[in-house]
Amino acid sequence: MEFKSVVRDIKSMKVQGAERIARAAVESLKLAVKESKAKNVSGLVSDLHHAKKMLFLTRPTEPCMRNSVNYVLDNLQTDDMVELKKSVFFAVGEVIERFDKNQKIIAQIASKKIKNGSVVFTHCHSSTILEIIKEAKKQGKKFEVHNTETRPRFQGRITAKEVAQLGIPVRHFVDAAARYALKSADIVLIGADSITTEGKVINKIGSELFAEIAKKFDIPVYACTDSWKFDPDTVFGFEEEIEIRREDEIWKRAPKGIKIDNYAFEKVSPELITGIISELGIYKPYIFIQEIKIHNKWMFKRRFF
Ligand code: RUB
Repeated sequence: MEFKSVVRDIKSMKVQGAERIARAAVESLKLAVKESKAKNVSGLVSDLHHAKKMLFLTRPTEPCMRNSVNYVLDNLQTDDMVELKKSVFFAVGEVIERFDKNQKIIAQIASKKIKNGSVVFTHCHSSTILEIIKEAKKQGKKFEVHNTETRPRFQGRITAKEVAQLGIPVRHFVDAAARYALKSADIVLIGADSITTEGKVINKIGSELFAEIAKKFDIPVYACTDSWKFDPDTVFGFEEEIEIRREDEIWKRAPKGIKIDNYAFEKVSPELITGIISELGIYKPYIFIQEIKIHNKWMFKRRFF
């Protein structure tokens, strides 16, 4: 595998989901080290920063990738080439280990919210939600999953397939049928791509619409996520950028004169979120932000490419 094919796979969504993207991005830094022709420390550091730039341009609404790559590049030992290379490999290992550990912690906490006989509603495809579902099944609970197909890229099919493979009953709905899917649901579990300093959770387009319906039916909505989805740039007054994808993902060869808006994500207002479940525990969005400031201090640096 080459560094540039990882970049291509993230951009084309062969690799999707915030955490998988972050994992692939940090792992690709090892490829960037191996492929670098730099003869000295400053050359290799500059190649790594170029790699970072290429990764960051793939999917704008992915702070988890940015935080993970920044973590690796913040921990470089720049004394000599051997130490520098070792430090990249070591920090990448730390990030992956952290993700593995935190997904288990989140699954332990969130699975408690799934009861025997529960109907769980979810949207899109989140590796975190799948871990929670797996954990609830492991605990011997019997429950059903309702999920939406997630146009235009149909990541909901990935979720439906993975849930069915676990032997858990799953009912699959078109996005516009979410009201039916939610009416009989007991809990909404969604992932997160980003969390802003105002406590807004950014997740796949449709998420806020479904959270509004859930509120109407009095169904709790939990966003389940690693705390590294927090976007520190929003602290510095920068609006989180919402990724807008190609028009032809929605309608190939659409007739002339039609402008297609293909927003990939939307912001879910903190008032619609019952709690954010992360490795730090379950918190209301505003309190979660306070916890982030305590636990992830290193993130709070204004960075430029
Ligand atoms: C995926 C998506 C997922 C989050 C969380 O969007 O919205 O809910 O990324 O996933 P896309 P995870 O398919 O456009 O990448 O829990 O795996 O980080």
